[in-house]
Amino acid sequence: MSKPKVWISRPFFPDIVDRLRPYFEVCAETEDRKHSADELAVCLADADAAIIGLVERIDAATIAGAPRLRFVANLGVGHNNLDLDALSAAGIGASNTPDVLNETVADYAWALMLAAARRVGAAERWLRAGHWQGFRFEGWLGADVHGKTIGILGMGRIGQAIARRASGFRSKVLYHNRSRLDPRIEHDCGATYVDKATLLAESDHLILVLPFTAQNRHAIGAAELAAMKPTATLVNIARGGIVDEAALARALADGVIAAAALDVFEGEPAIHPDLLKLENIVLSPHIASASRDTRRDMAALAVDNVLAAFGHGPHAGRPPTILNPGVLADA
Ligand code: 8YV
Repeated sequence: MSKPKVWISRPFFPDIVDRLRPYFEVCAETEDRKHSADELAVCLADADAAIIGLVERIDAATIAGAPRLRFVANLGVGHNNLDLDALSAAGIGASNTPDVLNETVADYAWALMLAAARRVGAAERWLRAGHWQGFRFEGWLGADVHGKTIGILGMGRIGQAIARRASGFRSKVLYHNRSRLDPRIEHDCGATYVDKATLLAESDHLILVLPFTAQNRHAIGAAELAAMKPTATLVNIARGGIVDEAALARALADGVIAAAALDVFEGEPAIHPDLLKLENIVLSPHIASASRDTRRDMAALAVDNVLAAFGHGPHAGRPPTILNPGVLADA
């Protein structure tokens, strides 16, 4: 009997891919790029499983053209690129990569917050451009992070990892979330629950860690920015669509808030042109989880899920981070 076929949408760690080979015919792309819907249809036409990234959208139309597909492993914790209802209706399992990236993404949220507050990017550009003529006592003044109030909007496991880092900075942490956390978790993170209006008004640095859903689109727009302190910093490491980028560009240009840092963009890799004109913003190309160790862990977890879905490996029959376990019960 021929082996099932797994399609991998981008190249990653050959030794991890090799774990699939005893059980699967592996079709791994050799170029790291986005596949159009048409290309996706061709690649999935005879695939039994797929390992994909957030730029590949799997919806009812994709599924209709993939009659053999039984499992999709998403390389990322966010899974707004997957239509889970359509996948479940078709009996196709899907997984993501939670937890393995929490600490790395939390490190990066702090890196962006510090860089934006202390103007690291703009100062470096200025220095490289040859403008530095000597020490200025009042030059390049930024905002402190230590001892200030850090706000976290969206308090899942990444938000909690961000909060735990605050104790070394002696910062106060406020959070808002759809539901309040168990008091023991609040205590462990040193975080206090507040409503969204209080979070906006009291945060010196506000970090967005929300999942991207229809309700969360433009959760931060002109009104929310106007409710923040004029000295505040906004950091987005979640999904671009959570922030109204045009409103943010205006707010930064007009001094409504002081600074921002974005790792994610609504139309990425396209960047709103008004954001590119500003000096008080740090921009990075969606790299919050991009440490060598964490990307290996994400790849290994995706592979573990695919192996398990087909009855192999240490989790045989129980993909460890399946998003729609009901599919297994129905099988
Ligand atoms: C990944 C992410 O870079 O986990 C997520 O949701 O956005 C990032 O960790 C991305 O998903 C890679 O496909």
